[in-house]
Amino acid sequence: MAQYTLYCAPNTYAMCAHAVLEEVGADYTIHWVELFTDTPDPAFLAASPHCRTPALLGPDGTVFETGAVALYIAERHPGAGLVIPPDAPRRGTFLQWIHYLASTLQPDVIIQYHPEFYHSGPELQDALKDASMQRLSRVFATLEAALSEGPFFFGANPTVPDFILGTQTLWDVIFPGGDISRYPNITRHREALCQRSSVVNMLAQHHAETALRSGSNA
Ligand SMILES: N[C@@H](CCC(=O)N[C@@H](CS)C(=O)NCC(=O)O)C(=O)O
Repeated sequence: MAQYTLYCAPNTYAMCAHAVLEEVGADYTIHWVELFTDTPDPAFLAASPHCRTPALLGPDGTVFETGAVALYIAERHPGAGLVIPPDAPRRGTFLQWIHYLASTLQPDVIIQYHPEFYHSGPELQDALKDASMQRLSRVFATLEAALSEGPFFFGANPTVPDFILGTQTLWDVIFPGGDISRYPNITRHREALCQRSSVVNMLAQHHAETALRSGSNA
């Protein structure tokens, strides 16, 4: 049995944990699941109380939430260099970006995809998305400034928050006008992350699973 099982749906937040597993060279298996179903996979439900991906089954039990899963894996594989250690001067900034991406960026990203979680009427949903996009534009301005030296948060090598950000910026619809190019540093960040073999391998698996689900071989 592999050391880790990642409960995963294609092209979701699970891409972050999946890329981190690849990056650290972990022994893992992917357990593909269905979302938004009345009959969730029991093992997935046991690992993720809201049936959201990602969730991880590791040697110590289960972990859910993107940031927690990514940090947990990264800390168990320190040789991969994805963690700013507790005694390092930049530790506070490292924790800051992990939590900012989870609690400031993510809620507005989810509204762009699922305004129906919050309002049933199409007009209110559109208004909510517009207001949320205003908030996103301020978040992206903050991230653009944070990545000014780049390409990653802490220079030439990626750490955990880079995977949390870079697997969300794959979704063009989260940017004002659907256009990431308004943000050159975020664009450079996405390009740098997508050149890593970990992300290439992860994306290939997600594309294959998407094709399988749509009945295509493309
Ligand atoms: N805060 C959670 C959010 C995860 C999340 O919302 N994942 C989506 C896929 S991108 C999901 O599983 N949605 C199913 C649902 O909301 O029922 C995390 O970062 O892990």
